[in-house]
Amino acid sequence: MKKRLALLVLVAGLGIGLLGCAPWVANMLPNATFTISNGADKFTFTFDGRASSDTDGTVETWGWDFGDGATAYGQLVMHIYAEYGTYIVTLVVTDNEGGENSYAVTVVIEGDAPVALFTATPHIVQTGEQIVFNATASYDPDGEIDWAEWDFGDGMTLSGWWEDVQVVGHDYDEADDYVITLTVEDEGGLTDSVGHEVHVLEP
Ligand SMILES: [Ca+2]
Ligand SMILES: [Ca+2]
Repeated sequence: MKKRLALLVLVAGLGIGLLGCAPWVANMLPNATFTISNGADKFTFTFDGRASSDTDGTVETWGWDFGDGATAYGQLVMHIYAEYGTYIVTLVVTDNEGGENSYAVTVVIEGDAPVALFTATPHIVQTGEQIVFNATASYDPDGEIDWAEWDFGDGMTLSGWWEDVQVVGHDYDEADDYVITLTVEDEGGLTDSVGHEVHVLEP
């Protein structure tokens, strides 16, 4: 009688043990991925996370972090950035078992560089004679120039706020050919340079 009870307990124990660990299979985490397309302008993007998948189930949620403080939910989302910059866009997907995975891509929105232009009048002079350099034709296609530097090619430079250095004068002590370089910079720090040669002769 005692033996039979012991056997019964043993069988019951085995059964519970098998039930406890038998048919459980680990959830495979989903795979997060997305594509990016540019919209109407350089600040507008569409993010498509529909290619995200789950090998043993289904993707249930798509959560987006656009890297500029904004977030959204959905397979296919649109976002408009307010300013130029570098943004890390992260998609977090969850599957039907609550498994989670993420994917991130860096989006860079760069402005247009300004365009440096100037004239040198006259461009053939004698030593000591002033040349007027006029850069008022320079422009920035998507903003404003705010800084400029002149390199007169004789070791002298002049830089300052755009409104102060658009038109400058310079003369040369020694006869030679000089290359004058103008560099302009916009508010975003983008620059452009252009050079012109002048000829300085002995009097
Ligand atoms: Ca899964
Ligand atoms: Ca610009």
